[in-house]
Amino acid sequence: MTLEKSFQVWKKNIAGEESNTFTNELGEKIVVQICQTEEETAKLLQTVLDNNEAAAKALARAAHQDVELSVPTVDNVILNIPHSKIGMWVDPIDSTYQYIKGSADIKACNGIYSKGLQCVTILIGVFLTDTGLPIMGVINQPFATRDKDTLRWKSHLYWGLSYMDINICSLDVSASGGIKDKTNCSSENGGAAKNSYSAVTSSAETKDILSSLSTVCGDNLHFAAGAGYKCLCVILGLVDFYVFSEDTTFKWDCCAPHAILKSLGGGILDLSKYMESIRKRKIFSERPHLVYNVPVDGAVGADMWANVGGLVAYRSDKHLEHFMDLFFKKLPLQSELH
Ligand code: 2IP
Ligand code: CA
Ligand code: CA
Repeated sequence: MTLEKSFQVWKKNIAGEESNTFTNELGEKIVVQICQTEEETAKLLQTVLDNNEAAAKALARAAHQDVELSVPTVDNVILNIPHSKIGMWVDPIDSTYQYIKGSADIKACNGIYSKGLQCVTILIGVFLTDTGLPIMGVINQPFATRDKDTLRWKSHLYWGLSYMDINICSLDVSASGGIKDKTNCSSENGGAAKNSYSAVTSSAETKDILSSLSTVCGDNLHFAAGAGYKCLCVILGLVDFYVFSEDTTFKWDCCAPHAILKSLGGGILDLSKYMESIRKRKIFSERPHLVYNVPVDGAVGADMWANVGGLVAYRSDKHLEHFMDLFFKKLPLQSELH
């Protein structure tokens, strides 16, 4: 809603996961929106917040806040894209389950949180409506670090822009392709074939895929909640890949991280199309990147925007093919297929 207010021209091209229509106990429909004044917004919010005046006022204050939009690296970049060619996918909260549980005491393993508030992200992705490719992404991790003394959380914000020959992002990338420590992670991205690969996946991943991933990655296979957070682990170089074969991630989960990964030289591909190409020994003229402008044929509701066939997110183009070949070969049943 705040986005719609700031970018009026894009209004009809902004879509996302959550709905702003609520039904109260009396069966009345309430459409939550940003009103003309902070007071009006607070009053409206109070009706869907069990009359909690303090919470409604705090939320309205945040929604009406004037946000400083200046980012020096981006301020000098001029993009000439007609507004009608721009679409936006928003997930106001990803890893909802972790947000509701609110665990603050989970310990990270190799910098990766398997669950907890750190897995919550806010995802805003911009794509071109004609090609469907992502061009801009912002990820906010509201509960990134916690001050030991005050117990207050600090957020981390990541962004990336990838359009034509412009590729810039908020991460400090060293000449070798590794990310310099802005985020406390190390990464090594040198040669074409590495001795070992690391990956993150969902605990909902299927047995066969898990079996192959653990053969290829060994102890470097990690599990983490949140599609956005898993992508962030790839962006930060905490793992090389995020592999997921199920249809339960959506356009609003991937558009923002995809743009950031593209700006780093990586991307998010359609896993089933990639596997098909390996199976048929077909060489792609272009990698099968996820696109954000085409609904799934015959699907209704949220399923229209599912990433059917799964995904593989990567940060380094160099290692992708070698890793995917290994992953394919180690899949159970592959020997029977040939
Ligand atoms: C969910 C959330 C889940 C994820 C699922 C997403 O979005 O990111 O954590 O499952 O794919 O659709 P998993 O954690 O198993 O990867 P939301 O929290 O917005 O519903
Ligand atoms: Ca989501
Ligand atoms: Ca969500």
